[in-house]
Amino acid sequence: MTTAHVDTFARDNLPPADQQPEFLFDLPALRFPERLNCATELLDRHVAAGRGDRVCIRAPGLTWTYADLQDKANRIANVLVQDMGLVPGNRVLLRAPNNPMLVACWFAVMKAGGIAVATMPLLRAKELWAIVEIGKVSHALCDAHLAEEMRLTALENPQLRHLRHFNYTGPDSLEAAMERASPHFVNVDTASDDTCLLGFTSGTTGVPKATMHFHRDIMAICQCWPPHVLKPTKDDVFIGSPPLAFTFGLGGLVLFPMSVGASTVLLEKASPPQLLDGIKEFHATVLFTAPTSYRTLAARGIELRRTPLRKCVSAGEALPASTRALWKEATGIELIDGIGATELLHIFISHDESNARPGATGKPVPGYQAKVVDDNGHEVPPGTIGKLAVKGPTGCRYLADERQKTYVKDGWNLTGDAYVMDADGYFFYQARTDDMIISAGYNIAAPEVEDALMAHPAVAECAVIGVPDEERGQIVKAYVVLRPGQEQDAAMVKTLQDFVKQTVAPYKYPRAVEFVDKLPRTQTGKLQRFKLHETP
Ligand code: 3UK
Repeated sequence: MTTAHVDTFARDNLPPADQQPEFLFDLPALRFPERLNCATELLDRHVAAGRGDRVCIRAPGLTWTYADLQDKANRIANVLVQDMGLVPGNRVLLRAPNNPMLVACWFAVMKAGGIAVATMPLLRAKELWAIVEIGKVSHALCDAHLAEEMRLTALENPQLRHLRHFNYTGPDSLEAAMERASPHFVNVDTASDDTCLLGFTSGTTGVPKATMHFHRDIMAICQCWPPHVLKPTKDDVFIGSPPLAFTFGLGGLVLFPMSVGASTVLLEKASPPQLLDGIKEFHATVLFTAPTSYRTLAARGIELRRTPLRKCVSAGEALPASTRALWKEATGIELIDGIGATELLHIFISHDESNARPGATGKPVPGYQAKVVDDNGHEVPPGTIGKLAVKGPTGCRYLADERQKTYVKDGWNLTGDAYVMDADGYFFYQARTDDMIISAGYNIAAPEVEDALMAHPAVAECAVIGVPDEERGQIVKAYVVLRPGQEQDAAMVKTLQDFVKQTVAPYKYPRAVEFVDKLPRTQTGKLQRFKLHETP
């Protein structure tokens, strides 16, 4: 297909064809035209169809309709092209907490045929530098409240030439330039396979990798999981915690609501109490957050029952069966679990409320196929643990990275997760393949032991790893954060060990228990078990 990109960096750095996954477009909704710009589909289409007055984004003290968002995005697109010299294919770094201007900037980049590189607000100059370097980023739009690390990055990496700040009122602000710009913009006629997004992996270990996604990938994820699993309506009000730089957040809080003409609530800070306040204030109906957040929020079940909240989505980490039960009991709502990955853009195995099974992630989302394979890539029988392999309309394309060969084999995406499929075709998460503990010949999945421990009322959070042991090869070690007021003593260790032995096979109990004040987590909330291996 003829690219609209003048700057062909992305296309030049796609993985070679024989290293790419196989893409599936079997569903009729996935037969995309050659020319496709996702901003036209997700934003302009609503205005053109007379829905411009519907609310699109809400945030504390602010409401934007679809027409308002279009006006802002068009103006920013004009600023990018006319004032900042953007040509199609250039990479634009975006840096802000979840707020409306970040969304306007994201759509402006799509409209102008650029490539959005959204970054986590907490990143420091060193990490931003690496992103600018890997993505050869020339432009940046940054929230003024996060200017300092951006300034240091631009100073150290001169290829980042064009920088504007928003959410402040200075004469050189993005807003001032928007005032002068036209509210009309003709979207660049991008090819459906032009890259529009570089998603940097949150990765629990190692050097950052950029995953490349096309305009059609953005639309593909809107056609698969939402209509078949979430089933939102135009009257839903979405809310949640994941940053928009994390594709879980981008999909759940921007793309999916807009794909059905619904509205979204953006919170710059979304800890459990702030989420609760947001749900109450904005009458949110659909919630996206991580398992730990659901565990904490469950304590506020009585208040949540008085809100119109009706659908709750958990992803990013395994959802313990105990958390599903706790949430159901507290709120009456059955959680929707789903496994997604930056490489695949969004969720590919999931279930709706009526097909939820405790401990299971679900079945392949329509549009995707999944299987469990052995080390040679051969499918294993039901009930056997192996590696998860997936394919669908989206898949892994690392920008110029050797690790492409590890993630994609024979056209299948290997996510790095150990899974078991049962006879009914349900997929059960076991562990990251690196987090399988082998003790005295037994296979023990760290999350299973964590789940057992978490069911104890004294436990707030925990993490389980295998530590070297002369006799057994490895033993199970648990790092436990106790709830306030609980004693960190030998009696508690014994209590927890006995408790685990009663719920799972006794050989899985943690032979070592250490109490800690908090657990190491990534900015997307994922447990960093490898950091626990590093503690002496
Ligand atoms: C793990 C899960 C068990 C799993 C993501 C939804 O998490 C997302 O992307 P990342 O690239 O991480 C991918 C890895 O995270 N994981 C995610 N969800 C689950 N494990 N149950 C789950 N429900 O190890 C996977 O390989 O950060 C999630 C949507 C978009 C995303 N990018």
